[in-house]
Amino acid sequence: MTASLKPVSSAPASVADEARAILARLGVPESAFASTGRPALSPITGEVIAHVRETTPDEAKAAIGRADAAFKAWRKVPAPKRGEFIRLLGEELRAAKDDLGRLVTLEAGKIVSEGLGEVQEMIDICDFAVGLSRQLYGLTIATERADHRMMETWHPLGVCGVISAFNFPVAVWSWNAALALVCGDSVVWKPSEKTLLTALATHAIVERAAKRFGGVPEGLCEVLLGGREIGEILVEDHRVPVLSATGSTAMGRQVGPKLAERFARAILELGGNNAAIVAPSADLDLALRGIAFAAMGTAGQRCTTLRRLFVHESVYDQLVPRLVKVYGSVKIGDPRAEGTLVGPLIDKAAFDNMERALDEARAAGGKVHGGGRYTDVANEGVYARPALVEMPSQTGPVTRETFAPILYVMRYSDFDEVIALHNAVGAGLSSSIFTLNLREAEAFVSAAGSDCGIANVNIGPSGAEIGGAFGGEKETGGGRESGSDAWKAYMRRATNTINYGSTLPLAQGVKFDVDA
Ligand code: UN1
Repeated sequence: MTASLKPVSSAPASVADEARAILARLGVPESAFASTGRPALSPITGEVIAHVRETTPDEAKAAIGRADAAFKAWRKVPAPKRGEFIRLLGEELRAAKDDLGRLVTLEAGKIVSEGLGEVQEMIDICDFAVGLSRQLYGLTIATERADHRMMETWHPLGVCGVISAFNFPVAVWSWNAALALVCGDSVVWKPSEKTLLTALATHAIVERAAKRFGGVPEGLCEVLLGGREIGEILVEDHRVPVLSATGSTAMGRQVGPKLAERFARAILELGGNNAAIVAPSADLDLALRGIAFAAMGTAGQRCTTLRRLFVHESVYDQLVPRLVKVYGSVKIGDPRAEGTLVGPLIDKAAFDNMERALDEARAAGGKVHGGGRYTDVANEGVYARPALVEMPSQTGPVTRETFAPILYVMRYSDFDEVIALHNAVGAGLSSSIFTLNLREAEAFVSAAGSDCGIANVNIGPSGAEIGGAFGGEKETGGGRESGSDAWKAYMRRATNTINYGSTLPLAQGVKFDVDA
């Protein structure tokens, strides 16, 4: 053994110790934990951070009842005043950004800048919602009747359910909750059972904002902690008129029909099988960076992750070998460590799915670069080497989403053909083209171009800003969250016709004269 003056271990403090210290600082009460509760694991090391007390079915129903009562009071609070609550929430999030961002890293395995970025998205949507709280306006509409006025008014809708996934454990809640709350709804949140701690921490932050606000109706923001059966209670409860669910298409197939059966509004944000096209004129340096982030960022676990890459045959041999090199040299490992770009997968099941998809790709003639377990970590965390797979065609696993860092690369020669291939998968979330050719760029974002909810030019498909509406078409579910006019899904619209005259003209010239 060689002697060294360096500390014996430069390893950071234990994940569990650090996470528990953050939870205490953020004000999560001890009562949230119980030795018999659900274990909250860190994917960084596989260790148990804490055992979280789960919500029982009866408690879940009671929470929905409280949220329903809270809605009835909250809907009468003027919207800009509701916005003040969200302004305070934004302030609390700013104050807690480092801690909450770090907790996202510890619990979801995101690299440090992505953990912080996630909290930044929460702050940004709060700012957006504060402005929105003074802009919930409808139209006045020309009426065909004399001495009449016709207008639309927007009213609070009710309890908004939110089911979120592990990969954006707190931001997805905020895109829904910040809007729903300024719109006058109450919010019941069922976070992923894999990320209970960040949910508890967020709830503690919400409670601080509520206190500073001077108190909000009890039950305005509820959190249900548990597995699928708890989510089902939220999906099936008639007191929840709108539910936003983020997760796989398989989950959406279960949730969607149940909501439809009771005529509840569904905001579904499901799987993506996002593609990028690299055209002959592309700036290849820029494309390379855009592709690397979109395909390997968040260890391939964003719903907007780039999964399919179509490269024009004239630039294939310039771009793809460079990409293969980047895949071989990207820093994998502890997401807390400086320079790490690819952290752990959420669990072993995610790795097994990745392996299965790669086996299928090989069987379909794919040439796999990278892939397999990255074992240079001294713990139980599951780390994968990102895989780039050169595929002869869009077959087998290429047509579906595998929630792991696999990028399938294919050659193309004709623009119309590649657009058809681009659109020939079930999902329709996000897409992009790298080109300096104006015609191609415009065609890609036109009616006959990409069929996705997000279509970008010269940036990758992931990392959307909150200002735009977020969501996708086809098997992605059709829901929209976040910016633009996504708020309308959280309100009910009333068309009001007001007669300020003394006669009663009927619409469409109908005559219905009774003796009165
Ligand atoms: C998700 O993965 O569920 O556009 C959402 C992005 C992020 C949102 C991803 N702003 O990549």
